[in-house]
Amino acid sequence: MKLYDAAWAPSPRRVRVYLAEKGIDVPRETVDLLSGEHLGQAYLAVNPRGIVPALELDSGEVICESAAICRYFEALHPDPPLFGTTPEQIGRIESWTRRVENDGYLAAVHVFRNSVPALKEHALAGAMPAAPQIPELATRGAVMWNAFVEGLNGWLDGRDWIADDDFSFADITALVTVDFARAARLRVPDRAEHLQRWYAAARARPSAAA
Ligand SMILES: N[C@@H](CCC(=O)N[C@@H](CS)C(=O)NCC(=O)O)C(=O)O
Repeated sequence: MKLYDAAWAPSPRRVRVYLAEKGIDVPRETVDLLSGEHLGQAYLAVNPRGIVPALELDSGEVICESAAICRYFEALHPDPPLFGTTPEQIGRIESWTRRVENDGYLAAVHVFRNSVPALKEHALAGAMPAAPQIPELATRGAVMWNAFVEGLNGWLDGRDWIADDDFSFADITALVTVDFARAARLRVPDRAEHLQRWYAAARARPSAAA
């Protein structure tokens, strides 16, 4: 088994944080996004979409998508559970994970990919066709981000973690999102006190260093 990983990028980090929480050790190979290794023949043979992470099983099958890779490991190693065990927990964690992905992570992606000068002609990730940036998408991403931050801040009033009493995959997704958003110059403002408190607690976990 081998996990194709990359430094800094949020989706591979989501898997690393998850694995650290679970105490699972997986052989890794780092793909250098800066030099374009993810678009070279060797990696495209692993994942023709040219994005990371990807998990190659011993059978040769490749599982892509960070959440799907974590689900795979959750099925192999259910304890400690990060996707919930009761139907209600599973539903809540899934619901919040999707909400964080769609309202927060996507907002940061819109801003990042449509404003960072190095991506001027590469607003789409991986092996997607070259596409120029659309500044209006960055503007809309910032609007989405502010609404996301405000909504999550209100939700966390009186709560330790996002979806459940215990830390879950929804918290991992949000932690990675908030950190990635900084690269797009999107922040959690000081006045978002509940979100700031949650962030400090999530960041203090050893897994956050993964
Ligand atoms: N939905 C995918 C997203 C994967 C993705 O977009 N990966 C980025 C890094 S976070 C990538 O490989 N980017 C390559 C590029 O920028 O060309 C997942 O969760 O695994």
